[in-house]
Amino acid sequence: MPEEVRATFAVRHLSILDENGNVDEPLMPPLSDAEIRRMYEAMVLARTFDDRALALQREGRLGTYPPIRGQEAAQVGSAFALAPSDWVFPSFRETGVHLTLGYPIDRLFLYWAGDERGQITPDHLNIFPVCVSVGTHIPHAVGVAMAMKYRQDPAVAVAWFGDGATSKGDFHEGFNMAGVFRLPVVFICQNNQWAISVPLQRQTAATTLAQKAIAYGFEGVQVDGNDVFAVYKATTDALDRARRGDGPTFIECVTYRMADHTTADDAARYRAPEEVDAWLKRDPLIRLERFMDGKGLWSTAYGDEVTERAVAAIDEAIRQMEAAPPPDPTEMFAQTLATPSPRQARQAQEL
Ligand SMILES: Cc1ncc(C[n+]2csc(CCOP(=O)(O)OP(=O)(O)O)c2C)c(N)n1
Ligand SMILES: [Mg+2]
Repeated sequence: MPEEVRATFAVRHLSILDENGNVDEPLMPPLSDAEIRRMYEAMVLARTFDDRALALQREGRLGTYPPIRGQEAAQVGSAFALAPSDWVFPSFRETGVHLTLGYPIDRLFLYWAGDERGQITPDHLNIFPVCVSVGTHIPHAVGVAMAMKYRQDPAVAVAWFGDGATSKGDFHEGFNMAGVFRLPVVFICQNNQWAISVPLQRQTAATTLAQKAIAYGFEGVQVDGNDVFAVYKATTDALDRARRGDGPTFIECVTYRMADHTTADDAARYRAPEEVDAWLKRDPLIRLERFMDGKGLWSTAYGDEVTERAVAAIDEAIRQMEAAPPPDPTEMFAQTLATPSPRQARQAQEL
């Protein structure tokens, strides 16, 4: 019996908006001018938050903070595609997702200042707590997707994580279950080339991260993660597929962490300045500005006005964060279990 080929696979790479601001028209998703402006404004807000958070941390006004500079298109483009009823599972580097979905800015600052009230999600948002433990929210997202399928609810669970998370057992277990049960879940990996000081080539021997989905029986697609339109389109397609009952999708957004891992890290000790410089010209924000400028949707005056509005919103949020009275210690029990355990009830009573 001659050998037969039992499986072959291909991974598509999607890119729509190039570094000069030109788009591949046939691939361009149907977005109105107003929607494109909202995407741009969300990216500016995310970058403004990021810059201010770094400055506040240096002044001792925030705890450790993980910057998102360079990853704004991956975060805003994906979050923009969601319906309000979808379930959001962020990791620790998803400021752009939170801001795009309307998470209160002062609470985001409060969280990074080390106050647990920063994790109290307003009732109208389906956002799970920030997951700092790498990849452990992937099975949680899969569990919620299972519940949605069981209840025949059209909501989709969406989890964001990094390249490093794809080496975790949680990733593989979650992917396996998502594939077996064809669950309505979208996995969004921001492959920012580094997991603290571990470069991608030490993370995996695979050509792409996207191909890992294929081993679990569902589609993996790679996109230019600095291209807000490609990320938006891939996420929209994946959400549609999940809502149709056609199961999960894994989206690998190829991007770059422009700054240090966190304020507790110095990336200059382990990566070459030339590498960082090469990614500078792929800046997701500049690329979108160039596109909008060409379409008559951007001007210096408009850009300045958007930045001024973002700065004003951030200033107000910082004021609110710093004016928050100290928490009542008993409040912490309210955010743990819906029905307190006997021990929790006793501890709350003692307090
Ligand atoms: C379970 C676990 N192990 C180790 C850490 C320490 N840690 C924090 S971030 C990180 C690297 C994560 O890399 P990646 O998944 O690529 O995400 P990125 O930080 O690049 O956004 C590690 C090892 C952790 N938070 N959780
Ligand atoms: Mg990473």
